[in-house]
Amino acid sequence: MSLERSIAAFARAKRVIAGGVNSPVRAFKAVGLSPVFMKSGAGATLHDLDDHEYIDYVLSWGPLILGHAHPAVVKAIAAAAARGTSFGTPTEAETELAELVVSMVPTIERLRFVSSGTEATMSAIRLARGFTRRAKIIKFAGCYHGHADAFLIAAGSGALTNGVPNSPGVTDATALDTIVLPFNDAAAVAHAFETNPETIAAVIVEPYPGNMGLVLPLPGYLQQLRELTTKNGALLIFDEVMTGFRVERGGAAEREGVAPDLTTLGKVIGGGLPVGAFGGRAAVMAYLSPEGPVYQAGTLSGNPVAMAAGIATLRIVRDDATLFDRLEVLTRLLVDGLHEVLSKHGIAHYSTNLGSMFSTFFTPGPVTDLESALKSDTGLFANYYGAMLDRGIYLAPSQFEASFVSTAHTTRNVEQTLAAADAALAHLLARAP
Ligand code: KE4
Repeated sequence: MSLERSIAAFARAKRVIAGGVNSPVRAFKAVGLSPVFMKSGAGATLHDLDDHEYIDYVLSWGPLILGHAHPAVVKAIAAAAARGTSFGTPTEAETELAELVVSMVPTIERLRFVSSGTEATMSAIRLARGFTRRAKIIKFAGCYHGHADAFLIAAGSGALTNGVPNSPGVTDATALDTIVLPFNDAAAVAHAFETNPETIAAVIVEPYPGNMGLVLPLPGYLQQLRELTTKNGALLIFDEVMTGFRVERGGAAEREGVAPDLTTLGKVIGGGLPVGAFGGRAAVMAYLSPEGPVYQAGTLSGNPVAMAAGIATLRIVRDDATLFDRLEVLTRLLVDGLHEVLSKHGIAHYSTNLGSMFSTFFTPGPVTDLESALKSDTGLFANYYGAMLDRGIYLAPSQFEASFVSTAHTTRNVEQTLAAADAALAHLLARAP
């Protein structure tokens, strides 16, 4: 498959953009290919510069639960832009999107909009430290919460993909305040609280981690985190940047029946435009400037054009009564089909799926944390990735990322994907020595 225009575009980009990309995972390093440059998207499909068409299971890393260029979202963006792109004043659009979020996520009584998931998690940590007057945080190996210093201590997303679990530039002093524990090990959390009495401000967790591939919590694990944080006077922060409005209207908190003190959001909430948010108990959010002493700010926070995209998206998510059931059924059809194809070809694998998120680990599994995820055959994944790309299937270019289904995907798309996987694996095995 010729990718010459993407290859030329990458060479041009590298002359003016660091690494030729504005986010490392897009560079395709983990799959050993030159990155594909896209020029348009519609529904479940993407078109690249060389006019190849793909069924897209990345969906901009999660935001596009309605697929690309949804008419209601495009119309809302155009109308908002025509009224002016930014005012730097309060607008009713911010209140409207906030009211939508609060109506769907009961644990969020007040929130603050920002422009990325990283801003949301960075701000939530600062708020938790200010509210509790404690310095330390607990995060989990393989969970990724964006690129703020406090989190790049054993990040799971880009950093793990690039094989650099610790990022230069993060100071030793910063690292001292972040405790990194294995996911799915409640005893380790209890021990951390015992050995760091009254110094841990918060536990931040992806309730369904998507940044080591999709890894599911063991039964009761999230409830144990809730009990341990309450018992030890620490806040529980659910980082639902990826899972918010994707696994359920009320996110993982609704599915699990666990009430975090703070929740961070991103991706779907902006409908493809830059929006993040953090929110939770009113008493905690009251500590945020200008009402309280914890400072946080942003020039384009609550941008009216981005708010319009979020409002259009969340209105559909709120009002489509069967949306989440349809997504879960279609995702299960795809995952079960992939399991059959991989088994037919004798490929050891471990599949996970929840809501419209899924992953295929090239290891027998089970995959319950970063250590078990790292046992995956990343070389086989890279070969599978390239063979699927050649057959018009666009997956996340890393074994350690989750993939997504949108309301624009169809059973026909699933059939095409399964046929492509069958052909891709047959091709790989025919080449195998
Ligand atoms: P952003 O700053 O990239 O908007 O959000 C950071 C973030 C926070 N929390 C979770 C659970 C996340 O998944 C993310 C970002 N996810 C990655 C994909 N795994 C974004 C893709 C990228 O880095 O380019």
